[in-house]
Amino acid sequence: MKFESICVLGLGYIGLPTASTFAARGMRVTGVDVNMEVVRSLQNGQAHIHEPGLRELVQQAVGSGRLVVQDKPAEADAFIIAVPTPFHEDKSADLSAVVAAAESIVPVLRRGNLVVLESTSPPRTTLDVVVPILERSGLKAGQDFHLTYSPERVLPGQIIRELSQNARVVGGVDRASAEAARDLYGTFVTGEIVLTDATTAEMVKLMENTYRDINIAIANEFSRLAERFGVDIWEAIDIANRHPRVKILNPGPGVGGHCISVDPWFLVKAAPDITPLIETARRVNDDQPLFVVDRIRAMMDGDLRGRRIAVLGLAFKPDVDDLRESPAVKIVELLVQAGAQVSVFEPMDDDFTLPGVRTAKTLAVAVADCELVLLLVGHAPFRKLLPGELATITTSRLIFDAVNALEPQPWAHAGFDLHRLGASRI
Ligand code: SAJ
Repeated sequence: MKFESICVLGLGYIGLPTASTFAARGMRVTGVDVNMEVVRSLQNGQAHIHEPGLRELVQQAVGSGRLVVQDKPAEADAFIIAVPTPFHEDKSADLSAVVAAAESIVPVLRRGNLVVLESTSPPRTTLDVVVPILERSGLKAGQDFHLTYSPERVLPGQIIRELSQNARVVGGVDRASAEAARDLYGTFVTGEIVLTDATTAEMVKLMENTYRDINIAIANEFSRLAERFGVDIWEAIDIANRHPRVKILNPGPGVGGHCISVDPWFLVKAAPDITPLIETARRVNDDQPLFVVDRIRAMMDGDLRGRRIAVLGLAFKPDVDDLRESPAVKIVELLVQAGAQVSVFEPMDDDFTLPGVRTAKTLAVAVADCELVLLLVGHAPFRKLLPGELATITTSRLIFDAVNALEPQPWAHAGFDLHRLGASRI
């Protein structure tokens, strides 16, 4: 099947790079977002998301006239739904944006079109939620139009490269739908394109992120055991990983972002009676910030009231500016609740505000009068930090490293009392 025009609904972390990439391949693209601020800034060629390489891609796409941004869908050969699927208070999937996007396509849907859902969704969403909405057009899915579920699987920080290089799953409501989606993504995907049915594709996406969540949970539990038994978890993992069939991930302050900390709940909520392991792993990772705060409290003689703590890093993982579901934010909130005076330096975003927290624009300002430096994210500049450099901007010599970013020896030699997650000294 040949595609000349495409309409992408949702211009966030996935929709915007996808729309811009199609435009770069010569396609006529309508980018749709319900947020007028996003629409206006994109109309001026300004990307509202920080992702390496995205700014240039968006500028080119908008500048060439091949990407037109507006707040309503337009007729096209193919539609891609790439809106967020967060969770409700009870952790069940909030599909309201998917529903609204599908509804907005109904008036412009034509015979022979392809519709692709990319948003991470609970099993059977394509069949049970999207099909009935699109069929309000009077057209039948699989007969009059093609419908496919094709999850995004790109890693924040590497989105542009992974978008084309990763293997792509296309799960059709029938074979012809999967083949149509293969032809669409084949215009820029160099990785393998695997055809399957819609529900399998939905499961694949959720299984991948759940697999990673569970593996991080066990690494976090291992770090707790290591602290109890006087073992250095980083050394232990390094040795265990020399086994040919073992690959333990890294413990840390918890699991954040809008994917891995959310998606496993879609499986648990869809089938709570058969998912105890997935639910427990989620809880283990959600509790990890409490363990970090307990360590900090112990380092500060059991009482955090009035204690001055400089936090380095707030993003959910290294070298991104995304604070969504970040365990570092949770840790800062817990410290503030416990009465600590917290100043935070986030090199990727110096504009955030958190209640009761001092936003420091530079490292020097953050640590100037602190008693303890708390490193929560392994951003590149923190990994490169030298003891001599920190020693000149603070009188504090007490550090807690939650991400194993600092080499113990040089810091100890420089007179710092460096504590690390997963490595207590008993
Ligand atoms: N983390 C650890 N220890 C580790 C690895 C990660 O604590 O060893 C933490 C990170 O610090 C972060 C969280 O887990 O807080 C998630 O980070 P991540 O880099 O593992 O994953 P995301 O959320 O950035 O992206 C994931 C990816 N999924 C998989 O690797 C299976 C990506 O391919 C997906 O496209 C993305 O979720 C998504 O959108 O679903």
